[in-house]
Amino acid sequence: MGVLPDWDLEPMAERYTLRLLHEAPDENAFIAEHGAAIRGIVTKGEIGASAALMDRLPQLGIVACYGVGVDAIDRAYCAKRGIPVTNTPDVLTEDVADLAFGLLLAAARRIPAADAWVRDGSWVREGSMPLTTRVWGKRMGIVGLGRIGSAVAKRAKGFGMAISYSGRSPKPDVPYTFYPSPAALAPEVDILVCCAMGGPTTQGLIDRAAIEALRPGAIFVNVSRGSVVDEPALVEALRSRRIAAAGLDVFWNEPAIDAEFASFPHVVLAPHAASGTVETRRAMGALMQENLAAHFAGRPLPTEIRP
Ligand code: 8YV
Repeated sequence: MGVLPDWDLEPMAERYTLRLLHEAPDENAFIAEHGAAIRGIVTKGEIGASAALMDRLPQLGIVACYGVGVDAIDRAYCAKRGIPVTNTPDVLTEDVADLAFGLLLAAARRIPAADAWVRDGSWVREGSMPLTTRVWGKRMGIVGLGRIGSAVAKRAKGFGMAISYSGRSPKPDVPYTFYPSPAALAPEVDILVCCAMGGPTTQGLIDRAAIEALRPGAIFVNVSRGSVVDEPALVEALRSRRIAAAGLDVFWNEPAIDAEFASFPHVVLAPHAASGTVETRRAMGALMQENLAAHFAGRPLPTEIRP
């Protein structure tokens, strides 16, 4: 798949004149050629839109993000120029929460290793595989109890877990225990799941103190943004085996992630794919296109993010 699936690109190509920056060999030359005519940017969580780029697009009227996280878009710049930014909330929530649980189960129960144990004949040669770690009934801490964090909590209830969370402030009407920071939350849980939004306000929020406060044998899962975590501290905790397992969908340097992650048998990796089901990607594309259509028709935008 390119930057967007064909089921989005094809209808968009009928309505708009598309210029595909990610396919251009030279960004500078591309902007010099097309910049003056560009009226909208379609981007996604992992790519974004910088002030330097947008500064060269005098007619820019909208930035439509194919994804919920808009941390890679310079929203302060957009606000200054009055350019609306839209995203695709809600439609991906349940799939991202599913993958958080998938990664948790895969990492704790060593599902990839179990699969290999059967396929490579270890079962026949050596018998049972090494024992793994229970998930059911453990204490789960969620960093960021927004839409996705709440959907993770819903699943955790089904797994008989005691749930607590950290965030900017306690949420009203939430029965879970609140801690003011990941470092305060970490020592109280067996499983820490990062669901906080990315961006400057959460950069390094799960800091070295939080990673070091995790209990020996804890499990860490991240389905939000790599930037939220002190990644070298996480790698150290995994290297020393103080953390029993991790399930990671997001990293500092995507897609060329720290190679050490791939050397850890107790870590399950995914390529920033938590929203990656056909159903959700179709819904994300449809919502992104509705925002574009509304903008160009002068209608209110369905999911504009307020500056
Ligand atoms: C990506 C995401 O945008 O929604 C987000 O914030 O990170 C993802 O859904 C998705 O991979 C589309 O590229």
